[in-house]
Order: sequence, then C-alpha cells, then structure tokens
Amino acid sequence: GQIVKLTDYRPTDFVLRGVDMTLKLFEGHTDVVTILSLERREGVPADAPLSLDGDELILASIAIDGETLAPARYEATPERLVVRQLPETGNFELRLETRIAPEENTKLMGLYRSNGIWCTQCEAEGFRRITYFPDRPDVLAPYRVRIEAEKAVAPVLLSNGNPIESGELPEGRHYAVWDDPFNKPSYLFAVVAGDLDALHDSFVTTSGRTVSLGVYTEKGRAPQAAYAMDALKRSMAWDERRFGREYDLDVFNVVAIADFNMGAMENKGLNVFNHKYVLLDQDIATDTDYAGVETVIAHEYFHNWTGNRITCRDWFQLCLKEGLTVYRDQEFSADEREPTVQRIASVRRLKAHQFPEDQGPLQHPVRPGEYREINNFYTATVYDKGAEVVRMIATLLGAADFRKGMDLYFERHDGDAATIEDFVACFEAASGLDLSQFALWYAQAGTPTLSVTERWDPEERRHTVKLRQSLTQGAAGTGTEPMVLPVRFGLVGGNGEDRQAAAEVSGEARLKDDVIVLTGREATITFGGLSDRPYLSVLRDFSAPVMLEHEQSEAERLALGRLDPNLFNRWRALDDLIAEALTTAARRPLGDGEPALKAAIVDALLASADDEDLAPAFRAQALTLPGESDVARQMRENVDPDRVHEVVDAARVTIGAKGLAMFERLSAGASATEAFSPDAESAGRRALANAALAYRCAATGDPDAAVAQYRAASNMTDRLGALAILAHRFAGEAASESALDDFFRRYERDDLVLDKWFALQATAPTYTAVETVERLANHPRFTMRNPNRVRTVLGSFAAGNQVAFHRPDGAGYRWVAEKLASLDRINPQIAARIATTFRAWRSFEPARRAKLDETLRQLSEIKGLSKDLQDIVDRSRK
Ligand code: DPP
Ligand code: ZN
Repeated sequence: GQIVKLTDYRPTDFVLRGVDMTLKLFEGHTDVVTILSLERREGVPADAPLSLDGDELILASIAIDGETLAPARYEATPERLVVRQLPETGNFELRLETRIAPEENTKLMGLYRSNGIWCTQCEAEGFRRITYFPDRPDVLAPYRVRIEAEKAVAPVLLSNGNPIESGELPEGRHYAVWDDPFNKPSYLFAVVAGDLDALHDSFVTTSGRTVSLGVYTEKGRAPQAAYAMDALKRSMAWDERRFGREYDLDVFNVVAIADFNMGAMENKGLNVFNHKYVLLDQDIATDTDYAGVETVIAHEYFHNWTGNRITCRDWFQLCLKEGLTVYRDQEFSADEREPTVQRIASVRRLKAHQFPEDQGPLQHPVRPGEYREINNFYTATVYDKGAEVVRMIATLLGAADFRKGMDLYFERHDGDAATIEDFVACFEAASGLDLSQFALWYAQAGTPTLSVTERWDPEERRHTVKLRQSLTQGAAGTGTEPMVLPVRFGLVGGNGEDRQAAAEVSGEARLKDDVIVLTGREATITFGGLSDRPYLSVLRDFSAPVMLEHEQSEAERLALGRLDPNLFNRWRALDDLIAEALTTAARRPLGDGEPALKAAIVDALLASADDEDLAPAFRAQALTLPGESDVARQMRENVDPDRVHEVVDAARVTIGAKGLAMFERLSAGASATEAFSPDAESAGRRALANAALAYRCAATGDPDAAVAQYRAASNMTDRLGALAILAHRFAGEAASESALDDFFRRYERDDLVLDKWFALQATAPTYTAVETVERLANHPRFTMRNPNRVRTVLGSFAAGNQVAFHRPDGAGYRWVAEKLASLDRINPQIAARIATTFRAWRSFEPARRAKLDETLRQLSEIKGLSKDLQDIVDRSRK
C-alpha cells in the first residue's frame, strides 16, 4: 500500500458547495444518486481533472449539469473516478449513480445491514464505499439526504440534521428527507433505516431551545436505553456548564446496532452506537458496563463541538478531536463519579495500552507523520496519550486560562477543518505562554523517564529534589529533545498534611503553585525552612505521562500509602511497591517459593482496604493488583507468562489468607440487602464486595462462597463477579462448569450477556483454554460476522489470557493466527486490531519469542492479506 505523509498535504482542486443524495434501499441492493455542487478553486489550472475516491464501487451513470458524460471525459475504476474537461469557472453539478450491496458488506464500513437494519459507518474512509467522493475531512458541505425504503421493513428512516419532509410512495414504499445545515465532512455522514423501537425525551438548552432526543433500538429493547438517555441529558447539561457548549440542531438521535466495528460514532445529529454502549439494565449489565455507556454517550455527544463543529484538516490531526474529546469525557466522568477513582482507572488504562504501544514496534507520535492504513491509527496513543497532552495544557495554564483557550478555539475555528497548530495557538494567545517546546508532545514518540532523587540536609533543614528526564528513540525514529513536564507535588508531613516551604529552583524548570514545570534535561529544587524531613509526593494525579523512577525507601512509600492527602498518590504509593515486588519475583525462576510480597506491604494493602474513611470504590481499586500483563510489561524482557501468573496468583492467595476475616466480612451479602442503583457510590460498594470475594476464594481454595453469591445475585455485577471467580480460579471443576451452564441457559437469548460467557471462558488461565476457544469458535452462537463476538473470543484470548495464548507449545499463537487469516477476509479492521497483540513478541523468553516471530512471519506471507492486517504485521516485525 501507499504511504500517506503529513508533509504532502494540499487542499483539493475543487471546492464542494453542497451534497444532495438519494438512497433507494431494496432487498439485496441500494441505488445511490449523488449530486455534488462543485467549483474549481481559484488558481487551479483549467485542465486539472476532478479526482474522486471510491472503494469497491461500480459507476452506473454520470452527468454534469444534466448532460450525460461521454466516456472520453471520465475514467472509473472501483477505487477512483477521474473527470476531465470541467468548467473553468462557476458552479457545476456532478450527478453520479452507484449501486451498492449493503447485504454483502462484511467489512462494516460504508452502508451495511445489521440484523436487517441498514446503517452506516463512514469514519475514516467509509463514505467512498457509498459513492465516489472527495472523501477527506477538509471537504465540508451541507447535506440533504432522501431515503426511500419499503415501509414494512423500514418504518424508521434517519439521517443527519433535521427532518424536513416525509411521505408515501407507490408499492408500499415511503421516504424521508433530512437536511443538515452545518458544513460537515463525509466521515460524519450517516443513514439508518429499519424497524426500530425508540425511547424519546427532550432537552431544553441553556438558551431555551427544545431538542428532541431519541435513542433507537432493536424491537423490544427501548426500555434498556433509559440509562443511555439519562447519560445523554447529563452530558448535554455538563457541556453547557463546563465548556459553554450548547447543542445546535432540533434533534439528536442515537441508534444501537449489534454489528459495529467501533464503540460508537459521532455522526452529526445521528450517533450510531455499538449496542453494547447503549442497552442495559441491572439484570444484563455490570457496573462497568454502566460506566462504559455513560462515558461513550458523553464522548460521542461532546464530539459535536470537538470533532464536528471543528473537525480535522487531515487524519494526521486525529488527536485534535479524539485526544481532546477523551479528555472531556474523562472530566465528565470525574465530575459525575469519584474523581480519584476515575483518574486511577484512566492511568491504569494508559499504562496497560498506551505505554506498551509507545515502547514497541507500533510506536508513533500523538500526531503521526505518516500512515499506510489510517484505520490502524485509532490507537491508545492518539486517544489516551492525546488526552494526557490536553490535560497537561490544562495543568500548565490553570483552569481559568485553559477555559479561555478553549473558548478562543471554539470562537476562532468554528466551522473549520483545523490542525494541532491552530489548537495550541489558542492556548498561547489565552495565556501568553510560549508552547513551542510543549508541542514536542505531539511530535516525539516514546514515554519519557522522569528520575527523582532527594537529599535531606538536617543541619540546614533543607530538602533538595533533583529531577531528570530522558527519552530514548524507538521504532518511530522521532526526536529525543527534552519536553515540558508538569510535575505536581507535595511535601507531606507526618500528620498527613502538605507542608509549605520556600523553594529555590536551579536548572531548567519553573515553579507554578504545586507544579514543577521541568523544561530541561535536569533541574534541582531546594525547599528550605522545614522543621523535619518531609515525604516527597511526586507526579501527583499522574500529571505527566512518564515512567517515574523515584528513589524512595520502602518505609517512605508505605508512609505515603497511609498519609498522602493526594488520594491518587496514596493509591500509587502502594500500587508501585506491589508492582515492583511482583516484577522482581517474576524474574526469578518458575516454582521459586519465596513470597513475592513482604508482610509490611500486605499489611498496608489490607489497612487501606479496611479504611472506612475511604470511599469503597477507592478501596476496591487498592485491592486490584497489577495484572499479569502489567507485570510482563514492567519486566520488559525474558518474560515467562507462566511464572508471571504464578507470582500474581500467589500474591492473591497470600493477601487473601492474611486478610481472610476482613474479606469474609466485606464480601458478605454484596447486594442482598440493598435495592439496585447504578450510581457510583453503590457501584463502589459492589466493587469492594466482589474484590473481597475473590480474595476469600483465593485463600480458601473453596468455591462455595462464589457459588452462593452466583445463586443469590440480584444483579449482573454480583452474578458475573461470582462467575468470573468460578470460571477462572476453579476452571474445569464441577462448580465452575455448572455455573457456566446455568449462565448460558439463563441468558442464551441475549447476545450482549452471551459475550460475557464467551469472554470468561476464553480468559481462563489454564493451558486447556486453547481447546476451549477452539470449541467456542465452533459453538453455534459464534460468528465471525459480529465484531463483539470476535473480540470476546479471539481478542480476549490473545490479549487477556497470558497463560494459554503463550502456551509453550505455540498452540495459542497458531490458533489465533489461523483465525485472523480467515477473519481478515471478512473484516480486516477487526483482524488488524486483534493482531496488535503480537507486537510484544520481543519481550518474551527465547523459546516463545522464536515461536511468536515465526507466527508473525507466516502471517506476513499470506497472499492477499488486507492492507490493514499487512500493515500491522509488517510494522510489528520491524
Ligand atoms: N467513533 C470513534 C470515537 O468516537 C471515532 N470517532 O472515538
Ligand atoms: Zn472519539
């Protein structure tokens, strides 16, 4: 495939003024008539042709200003339409007809059918699968869309914007016309047609306009959209309050679709969702699912301003909308839930997904400089590190100037296809800060290391803190200049309060309130006038996405784990201690009997879990040990997944045994006594009880408590919490098998719940899980056509089952590779995404490394591999 480069950007030769489309939906095919109103851009040579993108298209007819074109004037292939001898000046109308087959579209890009419903996914380059078009985000136009379909099959006809007309047609057909007055790029185009139910509500904006809201679902499921609707209204109100952003159309619709490549899509006025992020109630969904729906609903809604009103000039600027919108949804969740717990969850996610990406062969900067397949750049780096970069801007500027900068961005660029430079310039203008060095965060790939050392001078009563940053060049080959690191800190006294101290900075850094802004490779800050040695709490709230190397004694870290008034760092003090201990232990050989965790660390963890002054959700986070993949990542090389599993599991047993009495108390009657409410506080109580149950069963080796909770559960969180313990800790045992059978029978009819059943079995940490996934893939309810199902079997196994995927005989690798090869012919995007699991191959011990290498080589040599999968495989091998 061809490489697209950021530096090659230039505007189109023709300006698009408007789009008028008619989609005639029939069983088996759809006829699309597109009228593009175009004009040659000033300064473009008169003989320059018009070149439009296509993908697997067949042109049925072509006319300009009502006149059919002679074949000599155009050239059409499935991928391109070139038209010559076009008017030198003035507007002209290009009319195109294409015939497409949504029923055969298994890539789920463009127009396709899911359970009979017609729906679209156009980001990034799906629109060109519907009609020939200048399919790039800097081509903006108003759209008018007419949909025609058989009324009995598709009573509901939706598109972007406002509905302006509808009516009957002969032969039982009908039509609807939608008008979107806002200029938009083609990737935000959407059409949905089908026999759908809906939940309706309305929202009155701050200026008093009433917006009709609809959440559309498959028949009979509208009641399960109630929480999504609630989250939507809260998102709309929050964006007004926090960012002064009001909704702009008369309607806002969300549609839940069963077969969907992404989580959801922010099409203007018509968000299309993976139904996993819409449909729930307490019987079918866990608290994690509730939080997921809330976040994704908010995220897509927030895109209306950060993405839609202001979009991206080109796909290299993807983080302009995604990083910013993730930051916004994180802030929303922090406000709606527990801020510290939300931050812990975001940082865990960043470290689990983005850090390994940034340190491996698929490394790329937050704004990539080139790509072969843009679908492969919807990554943790663009999204999550992109959000961290925005968060650092907010930290550097402070809340007031950050808001000023955002206001200016909306004011200056409303209606634009903008760039990162445009975005950053707004914060410079708002604050007077020079952010040119800061902008390196967008250009330099890799995770910087921040080293911190301290020296207490008892004579002078001075504490000296030395900061150093370094960055090594990785696969992306980008620069390694020092970056701007905002390091939030506190000097904690023995009473658990932050001390105030006069500070003196030497080296390239400055101090802004409680933030050290490190700009050079190193700097020293001296704090004077202290009565005794403080505990240094550094990188509070994870104020910069770095790897922290802080030379601090175990005693000091345990003290911070008990005292730090910054709760995020209180959590991190223990989490880091545990992660390091597990990593050290995992480097010792398999079967080494030494306990991984010292008694003092276990006691500290148990004290934290039992501290009733802390929110239950926080205590549950404290009990969540670093996962096997976190330990593997920290080891960096020579990883033996069996040893990692042994170490992490032994730690669970040790903690469970020592805290057994407490865990029995905390796990007793998780939900039996209270009516279900999905709010964050109640969810926190359930999380704590379920964490306690897991430790209890680890300690006793007895499944009875889990079986009892499974049976008595009155909500899915408790039922699945118990089932997860049975399916993983007691895999293969009678208690586990019968609970899994029961679960299947209970929820057989609901694919969303069935996904949980598939995923739990695919992630059971035993060698036999390879045979299990083989069996699951042959299960009548398994299908390669449904991305969720594929993700819950193949994806969960490859990314979430360290033991079985890495089985020493290589059977796990072979099975995944085989499945990916066949999946690639159906849905390349999903195949490529799952294949990224192989990128860590270099970090394993020699025998597994060789097998992984060989598997990747075999994959790379398959003939006719998609551009998506080929790109991932080739880059992973580098
Ligand atoms: N649907 C994806 C998201 O919202 C891509 N825009 O992040
Ligand atoms: Zn997004």
